[in-house]
Amino acid sequence: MKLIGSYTSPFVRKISVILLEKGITFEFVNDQPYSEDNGVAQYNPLGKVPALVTGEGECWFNSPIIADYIELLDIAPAMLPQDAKAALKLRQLEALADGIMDAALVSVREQARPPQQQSETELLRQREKINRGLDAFEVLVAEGTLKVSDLNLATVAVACAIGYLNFRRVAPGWCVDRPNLVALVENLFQRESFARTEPPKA
Ligand SMILES: N[C@@H](CCC(=O)N[C@@H](CS)C(=O)NCC(=O)O)C(=O)O
Repeated sequence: MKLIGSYTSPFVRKISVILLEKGITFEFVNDQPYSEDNGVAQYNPLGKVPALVTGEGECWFNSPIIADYIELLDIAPAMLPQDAKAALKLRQLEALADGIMDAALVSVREQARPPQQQSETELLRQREKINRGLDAFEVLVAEGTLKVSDLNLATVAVACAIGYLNFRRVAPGWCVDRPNLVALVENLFQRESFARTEPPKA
């Protein structure tokens, strides 16, 4: 199995963590989707990472689809519950965490533009998405819908989103007033799968 991705992408990290947790052997193909001569489009017409190529030569892209494919292999630990509705609820939380990643990515791209071309309004809009998303997760952990010890698609995704916020210094004060979310991600960051997929220091 080949995972096409970059070491800094939170979406790629989500898939790497899942593969590592399940003990699935894979080759990491490092390709930078934002560099001019990248080859990502041969795996995903949208030119986005991650993409996963199976031993049979099937190609999967978009991280929620890849995560679904990996669950079909039925290798423990399961990242989703058996019950279809409960699984759908967790996948919605994965979508929420992915939305935080999207908003962080837009913020980073916006801040990379020349200062006079940056839009404060756009940055604020994205920051609000991030804050509302994080607030929702804080409540989910506080009320026990997600437990600090949970290892599932939603908790892996939110930890990858927060890992990216930390790495890019987007919303640096995110942990203030979100003690439950801090406990959840600190617990996950101690796992070998997260230690091995930490984004490179700049
Ligand atoms: N919804 C996609 C998002 C993937 C994504 O945005 N990846 C970024 C890297 S973090 C990318 O490849 N961007 C390249 C581009 O937008 O051209 C997923 O979950 O896989």
